[in-house]
Amino acid sequence: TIRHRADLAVNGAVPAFDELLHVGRPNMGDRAAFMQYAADIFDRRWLSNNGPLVQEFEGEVARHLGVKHCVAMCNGTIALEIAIRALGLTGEVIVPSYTFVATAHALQWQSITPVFADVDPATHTLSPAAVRRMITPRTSGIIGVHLWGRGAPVEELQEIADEHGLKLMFDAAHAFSCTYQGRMIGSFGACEVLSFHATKFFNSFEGGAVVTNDDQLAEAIRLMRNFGFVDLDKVIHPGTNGKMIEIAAAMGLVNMRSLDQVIAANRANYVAYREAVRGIDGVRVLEYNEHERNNYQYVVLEVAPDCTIGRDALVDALRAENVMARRYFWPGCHKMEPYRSLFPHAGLVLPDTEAVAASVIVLPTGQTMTPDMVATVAQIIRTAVSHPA
Ligand code: T4K
Repeated sequence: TIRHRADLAVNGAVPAFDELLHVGRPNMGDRAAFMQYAADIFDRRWLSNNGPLVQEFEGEVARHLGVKHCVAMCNGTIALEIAIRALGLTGEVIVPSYTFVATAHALQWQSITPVFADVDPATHTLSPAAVRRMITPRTSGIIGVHLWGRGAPVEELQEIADEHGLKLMFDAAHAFSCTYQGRMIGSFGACEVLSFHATKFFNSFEGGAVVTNDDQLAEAIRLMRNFGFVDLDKVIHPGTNGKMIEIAAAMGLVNMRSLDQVIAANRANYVAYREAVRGIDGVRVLEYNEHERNNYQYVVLEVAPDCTIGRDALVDALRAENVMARRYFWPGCHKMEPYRSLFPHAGLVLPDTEAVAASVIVLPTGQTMTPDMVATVAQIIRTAVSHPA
């Protein structure tokens, strides 16, 4: 039991956990099913380049999301880059600063300026009013991010895009198997981008995809994923290598079978965290909309500015106990290089982004955590808040 100041590892006690509890410990499906796929791949000698498992995986993802096309990729970042290029984005594109840096880098990498707009502090997703303020004659598009699996304000962003003739796409890296207004995320905007990275709710080791209902866009994306080849020796377009490999698709196919079990485990942990920290002054778990499906992969603790303990001191207290809590996505992309100094809007102040980024701690969850372990983590938080250093 961790009740008193002296019970905390940060004050010299033995850590509460023997092993490191990571945020983003992979959720793994059935080992035997994966091994069978691996043996089949070995026998078939078809390892990459639009193999049978990749095609099967694309079909399953598209069906699950109720979207016409899924183009699987080697990772979410390349999928973003290809989607951005296939949509013809140029000049400036409006994105939130409060996101994983890949959203911004995917633009900057192809000489497009990410223009950072503020977020709604209640949801951590783009504020439509803030987006309107950032539009200039050079703006070509908007990338909304469904952060923590919660849908960005799709309709308002679509309205802004239509009004100004902008392309709209979504970074849905966090939002696989989540809904927005009851509809699966995956077919909003011109296209949406998924990540199946090891740390995501659903993984294919590394992987990603662009999903869309637009036939022409899907075709262009398929071409760009494979160097622009349409035939064995016919190239009709510039392209890159964004292909998903067979062994990644195998992992994806296996993990597709345990989606609901992983969501159930994540949800049990999320509810346990939410209830256990209720009543601790100055901290709360960011609540998800109960009317939507979420994958609950991110348990987001918000530490209020007037909490007895600072956010960073609480992270230190947790890490001393081997709870490897994360400060996602501090300090915001606009405070990271090259964005901090490169662009005309350097010196940009995004008050809501900065407040959210300064308050968030992401806590470990997933298959490897149990509600009992969650109770211990919550007890560490309670004790650290009542006995700040
Ligand atoms: N857009 C958004 C909104 C995103 O969040 C991301 C990725 C992307 C786009 C780009 O998609 P990808 O290109 O990645 O497909 C991690 C992930 O690397 C990244 O995929 C993810 N977002 C981001 C939120 O988190 P880091 O720098 O925090 O990773 P790292 O190495 O610290 O891993 C986190 C923890 O997970 C580690 O402490 C240990 C544990 N872990 C990790 C791996 C890889 C394991 O236990 N086993 C593992 O295999 O970025």
